[in-house]
Amino acid sequence: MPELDCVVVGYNEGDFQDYRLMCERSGPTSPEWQIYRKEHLEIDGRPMPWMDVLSTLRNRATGRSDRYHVGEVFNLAGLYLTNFLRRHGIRTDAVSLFGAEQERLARLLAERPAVVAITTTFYVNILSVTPIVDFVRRHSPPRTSWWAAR
Ligand code: B12
Repeated sequence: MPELDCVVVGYNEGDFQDYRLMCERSGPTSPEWQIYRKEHLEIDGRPMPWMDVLSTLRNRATGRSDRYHVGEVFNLAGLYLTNFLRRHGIRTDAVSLFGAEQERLARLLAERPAVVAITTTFYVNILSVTPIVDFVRRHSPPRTSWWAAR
């Protein structure tokens, strides 16, 4: 019998440079480019996401090397769904930030959960989802179901 019924996977920030390339290739009139334009700033000619801009400029002023990251707040859909499922007696655990928690996710998948739920609330393209799906498939026994939903 599996030790865990469900694993909820939160956010995957993906690789910003891959995202930038995809948007640039889509062309200046594409929705991808329009969204990308509002999601970054250039510092010293280098395009970067907002949180990296904040870290870079603040570190410049303080001389420190702090890094602000969205992962400091646990993925809220992961928290909400895990809490909901546990209250209904379903043994559930959550991974908040895919990139930083792959070892833990592999350990949870080794407990043979019947379902893996992948949250997609934040994504505007497929780039961040496919690595999660590939990882889950690689580390899961064949009978695991996985669901991705907003
Ligand atoms: C809070 C928030 C943030 C916080 C996130 C803090 C954190 N670490 O979790 C901050 C400010 C950091 C943030 C950043 C970003 N955000 Co934001 N954010 C939101 C906001 C306001 C609420 C999302 C939330 O957590 N809701 C609470 C949880 C409990 O609800 P939920 O995620 O919807 O999940 C529920 C359901 O969708 C469902 N569900 C979710 N997943 C699954 C999976 C399965 C299998 C099932 C069955 C159900 C299910 O069940 C959950 C419980 O009801 C939304 C706008 C909105 N009002 O929805 C934008 C929003 C999600 N963000 C958005 C974007 C684009 C981003 C960024 C990518 C922006 C950027 N370019 O950097 C980043 C991503 C970074 C990140 N993920 O942390 C967009 C997404 C656009 C889209 N998908 O079309 C939204 C919709 C805002 C918008 N209108 O543009 N964000």
